[in-house]
Amino acid sequence: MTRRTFLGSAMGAAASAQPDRTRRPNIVFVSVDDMNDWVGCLRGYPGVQTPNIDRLARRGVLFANAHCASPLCNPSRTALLTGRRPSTTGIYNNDQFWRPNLPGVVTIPQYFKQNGYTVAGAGKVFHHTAGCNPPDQWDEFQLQVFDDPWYRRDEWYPWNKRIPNPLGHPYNGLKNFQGEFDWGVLPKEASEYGDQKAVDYGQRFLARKHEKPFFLAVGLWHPHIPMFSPRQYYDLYPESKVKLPEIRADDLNDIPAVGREFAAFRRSEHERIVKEGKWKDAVRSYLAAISFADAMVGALVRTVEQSAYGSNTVLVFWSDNGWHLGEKQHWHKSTLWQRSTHVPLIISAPGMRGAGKARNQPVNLLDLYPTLVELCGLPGPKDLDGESLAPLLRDPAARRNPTVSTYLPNNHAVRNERWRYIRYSDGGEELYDCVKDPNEFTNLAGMPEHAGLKRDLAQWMPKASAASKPERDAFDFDFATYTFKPKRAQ
Ligand SMILES: [Ca+2]
Repeated sequence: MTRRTFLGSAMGAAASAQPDRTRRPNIVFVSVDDMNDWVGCLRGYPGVQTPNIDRLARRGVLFANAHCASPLCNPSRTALLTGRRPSTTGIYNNDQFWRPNLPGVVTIPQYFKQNGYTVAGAGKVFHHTAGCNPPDQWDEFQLQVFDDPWYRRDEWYPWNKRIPNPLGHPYNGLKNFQGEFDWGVLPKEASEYGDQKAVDYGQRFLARKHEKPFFLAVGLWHPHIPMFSPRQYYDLYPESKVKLPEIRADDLNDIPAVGREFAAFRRSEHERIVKEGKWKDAVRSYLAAISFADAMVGALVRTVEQSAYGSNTVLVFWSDNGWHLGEKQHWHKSTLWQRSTHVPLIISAPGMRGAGKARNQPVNLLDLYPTLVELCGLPGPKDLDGESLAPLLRDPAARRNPTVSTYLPNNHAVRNERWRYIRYSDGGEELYDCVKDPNEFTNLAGMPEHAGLKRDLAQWMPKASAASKPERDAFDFDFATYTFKPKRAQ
């Protein structure tokens, strides 16, 4: 097996004469949460301002047809970080701990740690509730700092000091509303926001001298709800210019029962926004939160470039899932449509060819684990579900198979370069021509001429789905010792 890294291969024999350790690239792994394709370089919303992400896309490779393994935080992040799809692990929702359910699974940070890397992180990398981010994953880690400590349940965020809500709740003025579906400009400086503290950590880490190669993960919360951002990001989007997403009143009529059920999840929030005249305000807040995230991504990228590690660092930028803003009468994610599964994904690696040229082949966040292993020249774990993106980084025309997103057991969406085929657990189907019908208004699954196409796409769906693993209430979890004891069956 070759021990040369992707960088080593690209640079040729002179570089390969150096000892392995000095050639292994560092990784800076930057994530955002619930950022859909409303990013300049993905053209999801004309007028969105994401100059830093767009610049990274020009410097690196934008995967313009990238999808999450699952359209929800915990299953998406667990799949990405373990390299295994939900139908393999049985981790399908936000109420499952991966650790006690997947003994022996080696995650990306663990794998790099085992292979001579310093692994460090800050913010939301694994899912953010207690029990999802075991400290043994990291050499050092700075926990998530919330902008809304007044909402956070103590048992889920024991490191977080709850304070009385100083602003009134909800801050956005929705009537009689409780929960995290909130937005606005907090009375504090940009530097005081929680995500900025994660970026600060990353910048301090990059200013230090590191003897070993490193894997640094900085996980931003924005644009996830509550969408709180500094005033200057709201000022980018005057409310009179904010456009609502394109919708059709009859859009749900041709969707089968399970799809309608997914769309109906937290429907009351959509209804309330519409009824109280807050739709534009909420869309504007999402745009502001995207631009705030973009500024923080830019600050971190510039620090990498100006650091001692700039020429030997792989930069990866990703979002865990997309986000609806009223399309199909839905807010949030947790659906198998383009709004929920399509995510920004950019890789900038030293020595790669074809930088600045977007790839339109279907790819998945699951593909990151084998990609990073290959780019760093590490011996690859053999039992990962994803496929390395390194061939696509080398060759913009490389062929790719269709890719799959899964939500809860036995519900899958397959994407190729043109089509999305969804099949739900009860056999209900949807088929969209994503080129002619990017909003996925017209379900073509019932048309006889598409039977062969559906058969071809269906073959990429997992043949079996693992049963859903026990949820958090099946364990006594102790945060101090980070141990999980299965509760006895009653
Ligand atoms: Ca998310």
